[in-house]
Amino acid sequence: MSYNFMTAEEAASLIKDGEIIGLSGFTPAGSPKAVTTELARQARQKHERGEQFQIGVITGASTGDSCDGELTRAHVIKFRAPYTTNADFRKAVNNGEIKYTDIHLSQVAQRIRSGFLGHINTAIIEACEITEDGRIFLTAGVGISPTIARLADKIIIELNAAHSKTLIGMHDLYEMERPPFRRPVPIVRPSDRIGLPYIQVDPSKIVGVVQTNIPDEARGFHESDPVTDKIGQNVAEFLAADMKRGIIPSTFLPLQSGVGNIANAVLSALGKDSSIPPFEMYTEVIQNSVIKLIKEGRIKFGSTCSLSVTNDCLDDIYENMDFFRHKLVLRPSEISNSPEVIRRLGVISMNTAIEADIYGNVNSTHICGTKMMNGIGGSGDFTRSAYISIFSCPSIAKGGCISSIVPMVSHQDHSEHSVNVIITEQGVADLRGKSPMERAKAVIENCAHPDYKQLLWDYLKISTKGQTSHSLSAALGMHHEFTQKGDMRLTNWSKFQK
Ligand code: 0RQ
Repeated sequence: MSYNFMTAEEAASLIKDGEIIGLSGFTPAGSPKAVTTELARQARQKHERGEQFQIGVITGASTGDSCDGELTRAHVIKFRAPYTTNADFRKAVNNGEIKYTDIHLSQVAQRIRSGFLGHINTAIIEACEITEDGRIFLTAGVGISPTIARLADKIIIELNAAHSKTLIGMHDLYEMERPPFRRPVPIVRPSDRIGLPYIQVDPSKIVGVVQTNIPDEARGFHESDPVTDKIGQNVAEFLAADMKRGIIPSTFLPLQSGVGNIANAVLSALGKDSSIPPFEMYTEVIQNSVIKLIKEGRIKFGSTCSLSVTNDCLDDIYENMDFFRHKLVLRPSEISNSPEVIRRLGVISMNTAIEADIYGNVNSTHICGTKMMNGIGGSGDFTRSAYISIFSCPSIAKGGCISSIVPMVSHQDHSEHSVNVIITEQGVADLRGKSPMERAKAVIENCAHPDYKQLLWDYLKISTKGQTSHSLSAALGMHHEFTQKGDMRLTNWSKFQK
């Protein structure tokens, strides 16, 4: 069949008020860009005419500004799930303008299949190639594409020439069955392939194809600094020591690494540590540091949901595809983040915390308990099922006015039962096998910033003794003090004891 090639304007006009749209891509690689920008423009016009126009948006993870940013600023989004990094979206969510559901990324496709999130009317999918018989070849991120392509009533393709067709063959697309009697996901090595390199759809569902040439909207990175370098070094030394002790086999175990500057610094440090052998990644995002380490032979293979790299790095991959083809695989988020596979492979998870408490509970998503940052992403998928789960963060934020180590987290995403190790630039708290009081001592002694150590020791002194000692009136006292005076160091525990 021959497709209906159309402009982004024509394609956007096919989306009606009240629809739920599903988007391809992941952080923000492979997300649609042209139709969403146009949709925002048309929505503004409709709003100016007094017409109602709002939609639900479901994605794999964060998208670029041409999607989350444009749609937010045009007030088009009624609800959205899951993870996003867009500052305007964050503001709208925290102002109560958008209903945001934060979901473990491995669960998004399953929740769509189960009908928890409503029916997907339109899937907008970025592709590097499509065939007449309905094969869609994706670009640099997969996310939930196989599921939304199958379940949506109609599909709009953004055929983006900015992505190289050499990507064809790099994807391994496999969709899970609905329970009961779902078969095991047959991955026993990060490099195993279990599915197809394309999505097969009924071509009559593809209502429009929009040809584009728009690069991915990847975020850049800050240069590493002494704090992120020290965190990276601490993680590398911890893992090398665990290998020496025989806890990690001498062949090493596959690693997962989160997003952001700290994740980049941790991987660079692991790459430099000659006591750690070349290793594999079973992860959801691959950032620039991984590509560099693949080139240097330090990383043997990377299984991921997206190539969340800067555009020059992506071009480098496309230009050297003969080298990278057998070193990378791109999977849907329910497979890249599958707890079943993560547990089987013995993945070591390494994610960044906003704050951790002295007992090992971790907050990945909320500032001072109320304001959403980005979302849980895949950190829960990996942490809960990891062989060793590590959280790292700088010991202080905002010039020292905030301690990342607190008596009680102001919002909890990962519990003490799942978190094995906390690492800051100050040191390492190995929480494995420790009681809550032993954990508190390790976290305060090894991870807290010197400006906050005494304050945290004093908190324990005023706490009611128990398996987990706390003062219920003072547990969030440091956060309270920050919201009142702008500096956690000004906390005075006696105030909370009255
Ligand atoms: O603020 O932007 O104003 O400078 O938070 O912090 O230190 O730059 O760290 O970029 O790595 O992000 C947890 C948000 C860390 C991220 C989080 C402020 C700090 C700064 C950013 P500024 P950094 P990063 C796989 C895994 C959840 C999802 C996840 C994240 C800003 O890693 O979204 O792990 N994780 N996914 O100043 C107030 C504190 C703070 C604080 C930091 N305690 N209080 N502000 N900040 N600590 C990937 C996917 O799932 C797709």
